[in-house]
Amino acid sequence: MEWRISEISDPTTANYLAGAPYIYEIENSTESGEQTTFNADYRFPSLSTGPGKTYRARVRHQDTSGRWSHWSEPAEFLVSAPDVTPYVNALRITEVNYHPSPATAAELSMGWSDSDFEYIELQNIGSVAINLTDARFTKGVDYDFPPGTMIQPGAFLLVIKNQAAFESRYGIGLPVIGEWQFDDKLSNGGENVKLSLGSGTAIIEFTYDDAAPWPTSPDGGGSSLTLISPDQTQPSDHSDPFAWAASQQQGGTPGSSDGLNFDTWAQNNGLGAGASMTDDPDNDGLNNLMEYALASNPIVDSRSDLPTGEIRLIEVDGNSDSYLTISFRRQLTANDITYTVELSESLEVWAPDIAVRVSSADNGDGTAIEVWRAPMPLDADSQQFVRLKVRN
Ligand SMILES: [Ca+2]
Ligand SMILES: [Ca+2]
Ligand SMILES: [Ca+2]
Ligand SMILES: [Ca+2]
Repeated sequence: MEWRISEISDPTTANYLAGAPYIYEIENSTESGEQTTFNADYRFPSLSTGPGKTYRARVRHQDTSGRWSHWSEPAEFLVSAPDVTPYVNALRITEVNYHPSPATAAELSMGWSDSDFEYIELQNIGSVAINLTDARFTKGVDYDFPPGTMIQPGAFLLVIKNQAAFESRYGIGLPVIGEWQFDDKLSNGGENVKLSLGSGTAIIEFTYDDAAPWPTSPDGGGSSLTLISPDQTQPSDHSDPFAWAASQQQGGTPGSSDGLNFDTWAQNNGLGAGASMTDDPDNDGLNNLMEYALASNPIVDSRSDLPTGEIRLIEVDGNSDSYLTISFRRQLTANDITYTVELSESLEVWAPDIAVRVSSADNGDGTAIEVWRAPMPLDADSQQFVRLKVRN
């Protein structure tokens, strides 16, 4: 047997644009080729159809003497958009190495330049495996995942520019799934990156940049652009420059997390294994969780590192006004805590979702100084309070 699918378009089909040329079934068919077993569940590649378009599918059969039947009567249908929800919920682009550090003399002698070391890292932050058969990168770089590609919960996958170059820098054994289209590269000045399902329905789409407020050291400075705390991100966060940081590791962390957790931090900062988040061994009023969140020293008095409340003149939409602000040092790569800036006029009711981030200045050591403001300017008749809440 053999299957065939073809797009058709004329004034009777949905979404026909007046004046557009008709598309005839015979002009643009995708055929299955001869199926030597009876295959009633033949699956066309997802790229053979696109949402909003009308198709006709037909089948024909061959008898034992090799004679083909006519094509069957068509089954005609309009293709709807695929349900991307499971993909959108589970997948994050967790790292983009768009401008790797310069090739060394040895690397140059292999014919490689910095762009040969580019990669994109994808993580499944969901709780079930995701099948990437119909997923593809369609902007930034072009890449189709091999049929049957699965990404397990918590796992990473890498799509890279040049396997030989990549392995010479990062070693073998990393979860590389393949190289993108040969002559593609990620722009050093920022560009649109899109992970699609089927023929272009977006799973993730964002435009990174090499200029502030985006972290700038990934622009050839040796680090990569790394999504902060992927488990706590929303898909739309990919477009938010403050959701990204420069990687802590030189060259990035292809295939693994760049994140820090409380236990690792505690052991690296003199607290030892099993430290409690609620203890305050240096009696500075900051418990260990808050010391971790503020990247302060848990065994030395840190009162000079406390968040600072201040009234600042800030320009918003062209108007300079006085705003209540809070600034604090943030542990950028902590992936087990959340920060919330809350505002109140009464000290009784606190609003968690109205503060506006003014700036985030990357210190280059895994921390950044963030400044947040109240949504409205100060007004002489009211009082405002601001606080930082950290949750594990
Ligand atoms: Ca590049
Ligand atoms: Ca990584
Ligand atoms: Ca303390
Ligand atoms: Ca301290």
